[in-house]
Amino acid sequence: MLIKIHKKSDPLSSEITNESVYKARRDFIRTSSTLALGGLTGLGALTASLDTHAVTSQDTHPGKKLSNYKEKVRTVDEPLTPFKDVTHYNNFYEFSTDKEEPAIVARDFNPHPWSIKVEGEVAKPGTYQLEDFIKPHTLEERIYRFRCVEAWSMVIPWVGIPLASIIKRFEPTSKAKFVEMVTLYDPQRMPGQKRAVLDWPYLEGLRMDEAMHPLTILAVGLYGVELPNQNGAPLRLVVPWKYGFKNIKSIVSLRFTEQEPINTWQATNSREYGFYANVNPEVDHPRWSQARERRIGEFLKRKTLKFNGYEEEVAPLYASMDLRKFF
Ligand SMILES: Nc1nc2c(c(=O)[nH]1)N[C@H]1C(S)=C(S)[C@@H](COP(=O)(O)O)O[C@H]1N2
Ligand SMILES: [Mo]
Repeated sequence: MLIKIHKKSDPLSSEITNESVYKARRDFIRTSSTLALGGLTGLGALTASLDTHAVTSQDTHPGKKLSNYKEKVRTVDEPLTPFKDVTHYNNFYEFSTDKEEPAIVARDFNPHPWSIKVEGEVAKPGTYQLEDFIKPHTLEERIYRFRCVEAWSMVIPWVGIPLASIIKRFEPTSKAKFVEMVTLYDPQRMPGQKRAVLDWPYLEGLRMDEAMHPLTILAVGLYGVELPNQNGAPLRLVVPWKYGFKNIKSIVSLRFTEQEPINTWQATNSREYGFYANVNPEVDHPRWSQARERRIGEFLKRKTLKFNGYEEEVAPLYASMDLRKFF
């Protein structure tokens, strides 16, 4: 399978444009604030709305800067979705079913200390502190398209670790056919869990070959900082060819199983959501079309890409399956 590696010395055309447009805007703001000297009352707001790529956002805990990660191990030739949108348009029902509220409700959630349980069909089960879980690995930046089943999408620069290299450490047995992941259950800290909107705790799973695929990562950050709480701090799954709901947040356990797990959305409504959830423009959701999507920040809808644009790399995983049946 082919992983396209872009070197740092080899920036993408879209990024060059972004960078120069961004700089031009900064210069414009600097010039106009020098000239206007308080004459423009709305300047603060203007600066905030143009300054979307800066991570120094004042209205969210801008997590600690991550260092020593390999940049752009994997990327796409499309502009990044601004940090502000990535962190203020969320689905995280443990905090709120609203898109803007997770950033506010999760503000004081403290994801440290954090431990992760590894159990089931593995030679080396155990409970690990987050730091020990991560320590043996090198962090990598992966810029991926992200496509929610609700038909909106983003481009997000994650920082994480290939799930395959984590899994290998625990030595799954020959009976391990799937890996199941679970989100923290703590209604005091995750107030959305006080309401029965979903069957808590949130659970997701992957077939072993999907989990071991080189595109699959566990993310610990985005835009070069630790994951904001609303994006699934301190550890969340990213599987870029699947619908967003597979990308489970705030993970506390990995369980290796022989049986296919029943993921939360499938348990909630098996007529509308399945286990595989591969992005597919040809299979509509029973209540809406999946043929097009709204890229956050864009006006016109764009075509949905099969496997979210990762067909070349992941289609072989499903060669023997009827993709209309296994949604
Ligand atoms: N634990 C948990 N994980 C979750 C969700 C959730 O509500 N709870 N929402 C899912 C859905 S539907 C989407 S689209 C993505 C959203 O991730 P983002 O807010 O970081 O963009 O997280 C997924 N992971
Ligand atoms: Mo979603």
